[in-house]
Order: sequence, then C-alpha cells, then structure tokens
Amino acid sequence: MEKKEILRGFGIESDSLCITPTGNGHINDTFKVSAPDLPGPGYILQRINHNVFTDVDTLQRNIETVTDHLRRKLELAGEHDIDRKVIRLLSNQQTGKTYLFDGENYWRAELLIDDAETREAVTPENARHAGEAFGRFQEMLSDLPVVLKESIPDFHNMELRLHQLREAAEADRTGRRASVEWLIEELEKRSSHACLAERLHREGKLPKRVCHCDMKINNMLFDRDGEVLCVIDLDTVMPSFVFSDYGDFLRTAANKGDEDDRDLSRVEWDMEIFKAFTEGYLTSAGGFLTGTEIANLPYAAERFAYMQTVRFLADYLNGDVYYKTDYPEHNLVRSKAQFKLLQEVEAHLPEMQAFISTIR
Ligand code: GN1
Ligand code: MG
Repeated sequence: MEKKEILRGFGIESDSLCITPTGNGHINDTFKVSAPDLPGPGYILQRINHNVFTDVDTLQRNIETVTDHLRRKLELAGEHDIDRKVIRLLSNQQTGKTYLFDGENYWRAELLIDDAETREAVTPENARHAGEAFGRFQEMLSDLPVVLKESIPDFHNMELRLHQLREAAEADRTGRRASVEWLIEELEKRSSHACLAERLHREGKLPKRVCHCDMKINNMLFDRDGEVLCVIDLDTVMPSFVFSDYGDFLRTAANKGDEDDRDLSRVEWDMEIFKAFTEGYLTSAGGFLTGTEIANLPYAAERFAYMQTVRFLADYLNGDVYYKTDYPEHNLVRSKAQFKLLQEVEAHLPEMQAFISTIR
C-alpha cells in the first residue's frame, strides 16, 4: 500500500505530504512525515519488521503500556510539555489499534517531537546526561503494575544466544565455519562467565526489571540545552537485567571505533565515557540498584560486547538472515570488531571496578 494511504489510515491527510527516510536502525524502516498544511511538527511513520517482531499486537501493547505509564508519571510530577517527553502513538482510525496492517506490512505512526535533536557522537557530557536519563527511565517504570511480555522472547538471554551460535556452527549452512573456528573457540572459553547473570537470577540474587534493551545514544532525544527529553525506540522494552541497558549503552558509546570497524586498532575502550555514564546512571539509579547489580556493572560491559559478538557471528554463519548488511562479510567484520571491544573491556576491568567502588 502507498505510504500516503497508510497515513490516511492514521488520520493524516494532506496533498503536500513530504515523506523522507530517517534513522539508521538495523531492523525497522523509519520515515519522517511533514506537510506544510498540517498543524504540529509532523509525524514519524515506521514499517515494523515483522520477521523480527512476529507478534505486532503484543509489541504495540507493550509500548502503549509503557508510554501511558510514563505520561501519567510526568503528569503527576507536574511536568509541562509532556508530548516532548514521551512518545505519542497515533491510532488506526478503523481498528483503534496503534498499528495498521496493509495485507503485507505492519505500520505505526507517532507524533514527531518538536525541536529535538539526536546525537550520533558521544561526549562525556551527553553520556552523563544519558546515564541519568536511563536510570530515571528505569525508575519511572519500576512500579509498572503489569508484567510486560517479551516482544522478542529471550532477547537478551545469553544462554539462548550461545545455543543459537552453537546451532549455527553445527549446521554450517553457508560453509563459513572453518574460517571463524578461532573466534568460536575464543567465545567458548568465555561462555560460562558470559552467562553469570542467568545463574545469579536462578539463585535468586539478581532481579529482572523493566529495561529498554536497545539503549544507545541515538535512541534518545535531546533538547537544545543538551538535556535528554525522552527515550525512543521502545520496541524492546521488556523485563531484563539492568545490565541490558547499562552494558549495551557502553558497548556503543565507550567504543572509540565503530561497531563495524574494519580497523581494529580504532576499537578502544573509552574510560572517560565509561566514567561519565556510570556517574550519571548511579545518580538516578543508585537508589534502587542492589549491591550485586552495582558490583557487576563492569561485567555488564563484558556481557554485551560478548553477546553482540555472538549474535553477529551466528548471523554470519546462518547466511546473514537477521541483520541488514551492506556487503557480504559485514556480519563477520562486525563480530570481529565486537570481539576486539570485549578484549578491551577485559583489559580495563580492574580500573572499572576501582572506579565504581570509589563512587559508591
Ligand atoms: C539491532 O536496529 P537497531 O540498530 O536498533 C538489534 C539490537 C542490536 C543492534 C546492533 C531488535 O538494533 O539488539 O544490539 O542491532 N535489535 C534487534 O547494532 O535485534
Ligand atoms: Mg533499535
């Protein structure tokens, strides 16, 4: 169906619609919609990747639950300008749902947040703000009265991710295994440590909390003064270990290189970003985190570099069926860069642990 028609389904009608691709996610397709004759700053239209999010109804219900709760909290706190501090989804005029199925694709629309910027580059200053905003996000959702469903079951379950890698290696559908045997061995050496969180949880020592599960700098909107307005991209909000947000944020933010850097010498661990983000996070989250959670924050950084090495490698072995890729070896390049990052984190663990004990 034409995007124009989809938009009409959400009650957006204009003869002068301007629809342009925006964002750089690996999963969904995102468009910015504006029209000079419509009130307000415009809209965001997204095609939901329903190979990844197979249960769109659950997905959207989670996002509704979360945004309703955040909106209520902001209202109670007497905040102004709430439509800039939490996403507002539009409803399908026909079904009342917050998505539209056109027979082939699932779509959703939301209000564009006015006068807001995303940041691609991380600085100690915005990392501190991000850390604080993150802790606040987790805190505001800590009393959500319902248990959210997992929009992707076992999304951040390390045991399952390892199982998927082992299966992919076993099947070797693309004949790529031999060339990455060394990396599989490196990962196997660390497999038990990587699954520490799952073990602590089974022993009753580590809770699950509502987490964002895709925390990165470009999933936050900043105002002109550099303050975080709100957290966006709520597809993966679900119960998880707090490590999911803390560790995954640092995975991208504290990497001096790119996630898919071919030049591994650029992939270095940035202690300044680590420190600023950790300080910000503990300002707002320090009150509800347990001692076990705080003590294992450095492990969270290891866990997510490790998990992403595993996920990219499994997709490479499977023939690039999950992540969008720009060239044939892209997933391998990504996996190697994430492995280099893991080694960098490992080398900085004592320093990270020392820093956390000084600010506790
Ligand atoms: C995917 O699409 P994007 O970049 O927001 C993935 C994350 C990975 C990330 C790696 C639903 O997120 O889990 O960490 O790629 N999202 C999903 O860059 O699998
Ligand atoms: Mg995302």
